[in-house]
Amino acid sequence: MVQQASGLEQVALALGTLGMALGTVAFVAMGRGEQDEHKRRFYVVTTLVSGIATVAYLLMFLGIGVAQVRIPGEMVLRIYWMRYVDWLLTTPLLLFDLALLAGADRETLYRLVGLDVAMVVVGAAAAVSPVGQTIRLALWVVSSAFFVALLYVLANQLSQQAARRSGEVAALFSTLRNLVIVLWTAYPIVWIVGTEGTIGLISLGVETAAFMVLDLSAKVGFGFILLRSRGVLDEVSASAAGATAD
Ligand code: RET
Repeated sequence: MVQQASGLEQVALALGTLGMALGTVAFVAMGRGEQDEHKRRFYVVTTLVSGIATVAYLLMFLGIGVAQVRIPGEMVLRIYWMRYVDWLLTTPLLLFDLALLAGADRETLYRLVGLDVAMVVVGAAAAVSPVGQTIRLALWVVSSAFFVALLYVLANQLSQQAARRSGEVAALFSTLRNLVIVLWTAYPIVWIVGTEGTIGLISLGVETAAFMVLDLSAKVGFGFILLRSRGVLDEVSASAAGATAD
């Protein structure tokens, strides 16, 4: 039997479900009637991100997607593994949004997604494995190395490609890129001070609440900033149409 979730965990997961669902409804409404094929991509991708997270949060709220992991030293951890399913699907989609905005080439996109998937898979393995603190810490370092490489590609190749765009597009790209750098950096910190790191500086309830605030900001906050910039999306679409016509 998996131990019962605490009150704070349940409240955080309920708020996460509600926030993701409201975001999804708002994104569907914002994209309704959009005919332009290039602009539609942004709406579809961003709506998928919050839609997938709505399902993941609802399942976690219902107690599905949480496991007990027994680690040496008679310690039993409650691990929400459903998070990693969510992140595995949604973080590549968020990077795809950024790459579309930057007008990135395929190679840069594949590099970003490859590093991202490696980061999440190693993090998930560390979380669910019945291993002690040393191995967890080592895997955290490996996953963080993939993350640092991802940030490097984001701040270099992708930013260089975005700088070739018009002023408005480049400015929106910078805002969203900075948001990603700041918010995403908080994830490994919460993870290591939380349950997964076995350091237990913060309780699982506090950790669940922190991830909820981060997830809502990185998905719904990010999505709002992107999709409300209709003029910028028009420009991206016009240059994409021009590129196809060439
Ligand atoms: C883990 C643990 C190991 C070290 C690192 C991690 C990074 C996770 C990140 C997650 C981002 C999630 C987002 C979700 C969307 O809403 C796996 C926590 C580096 C960066 C943006």
